[in-house]
Amino acid sequence: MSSIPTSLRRGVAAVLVSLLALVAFAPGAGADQVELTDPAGDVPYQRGDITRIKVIHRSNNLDLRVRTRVGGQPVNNWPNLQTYIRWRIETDPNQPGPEYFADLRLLRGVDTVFVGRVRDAHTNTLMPGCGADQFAPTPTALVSAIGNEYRYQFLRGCIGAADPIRVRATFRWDNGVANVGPVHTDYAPNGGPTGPIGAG
Ligand SMILES: [Ca+2]
Ligand SMILES: [Ca+2]
Repeated sequence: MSSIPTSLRRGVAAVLVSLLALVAFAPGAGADQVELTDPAGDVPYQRGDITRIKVIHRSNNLDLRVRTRVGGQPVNNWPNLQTYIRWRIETDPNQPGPEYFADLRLLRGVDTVFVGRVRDAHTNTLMPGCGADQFAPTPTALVSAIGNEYRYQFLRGCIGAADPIRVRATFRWDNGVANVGPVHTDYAPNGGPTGPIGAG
């Protein structure tokens, strides 16, 4: 760049610094949406293999989405009740580990149904008014399985209206007889929870 005037070089450098700043801050604090890929093939079961997660932290609700390598309706394709998607939600930056779990799982009653449930991770109790059933959406909560995307949306009050949050999706696939056959859990992100995701 020796033939380029100094003022132009400075200008180029300033633009580069600005672009780097944008890249550095885009997924961090203040963002209301994070979308990340997860490797295909890091667990052996394709239906339990997360390939993408998306978190939309809106001012009124939290929308959690998992995509897997191969989809299918949980009622027909998940092998047992110990196979489930669990979002680990960290709301307290001063305490390691999750404060809440958001679970997408099968519930066996008269029929077997696909449901979403939010649970206090410390007391292991369900958060009231936060559950959703696949075919009975309410104005405040929904859970769905469409193609290879599994989605659970609920009010922010279910997690204490925390802002920001950090999350990590897990897909626990318990093959064969529950708690007997091989179990594989796919984590996304692999290395730990996301960075802080502020409410939009
Ligand atoms: Ca994966
Ligand atoms: Ca993974």
